[in-house]
Amino acid sequence: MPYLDHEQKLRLFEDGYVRVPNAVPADLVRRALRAINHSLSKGLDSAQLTKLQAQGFCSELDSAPVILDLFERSGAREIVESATGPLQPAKGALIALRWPEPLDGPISTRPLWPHIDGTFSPTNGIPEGSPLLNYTANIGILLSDLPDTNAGNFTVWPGSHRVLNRQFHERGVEALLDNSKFPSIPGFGQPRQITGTAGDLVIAHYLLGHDYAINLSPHIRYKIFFFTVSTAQTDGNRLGGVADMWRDWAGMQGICASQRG
Ligand SMILES: O=C(O)CCC(=O)C(=O)O
Ligand SMILES: [Fe+2]
Repeated sequence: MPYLDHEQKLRLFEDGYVRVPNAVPADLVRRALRAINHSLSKGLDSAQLTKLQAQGFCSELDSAPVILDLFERSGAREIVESATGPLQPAKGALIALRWPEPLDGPISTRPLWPHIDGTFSPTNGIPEGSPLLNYTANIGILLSDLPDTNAGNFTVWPGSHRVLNRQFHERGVEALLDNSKFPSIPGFGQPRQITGTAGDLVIAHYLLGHDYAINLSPHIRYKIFFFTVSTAQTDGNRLGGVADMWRDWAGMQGICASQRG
């Protein structure tokens, strides 16, 4: 299944994301997990935990071949490019681990709250006042099985990409830089926690509101994110990919035309 079929592209257009089961071969998943778990064996700096949660763990691996191969040498790039058209080489990845909550004692009260990437938060390393650092497609590769919800799942607000595109036209880029009102925007909808198995690929539009769920499971959730950029995007034209949200998705043009009637 090297390419997205019509039905999958329709899902991506409507919901803002699509899950492609079993896209990445098990041997690549196992190599990446081994490297990550070995890295973890060296210990974590507890003073850095908040930052690591936001900016990724095992930073010495995030542009190593064992991680980049998950996108570049797995078939994932070809699947994604069937929707986006040519993408720039992946520069690095976010190694996103979501840890189980304590068995006894207080668990996280952090609410599920949608955001888009490339906008300021106190912990993600993007400075306040930064312009929108938009990209084309958010690509998630799951390295561990995730049969249940509330297990650190990637969580999306289906259809919110269209709501945020409208907000951009009505209120400008400011509406995207501040996520505090996202859930109260009419039509934003309800969150959906994505379950799946190791090797699954999730392709999400940049404008799709997302978060991660609490982890009440016994397992660490292992997921790798690639923030991919179309070769059509330049520093000078990047906001055009938000205004015309499928501009940089060459493989979606047929779907866009048929949906616009
Ligand atoms: O870990 C996840 O599932 C989502 C992480 C995320 O959205 C982010 O780091 O920006
Ligand atoms: Fe994010």
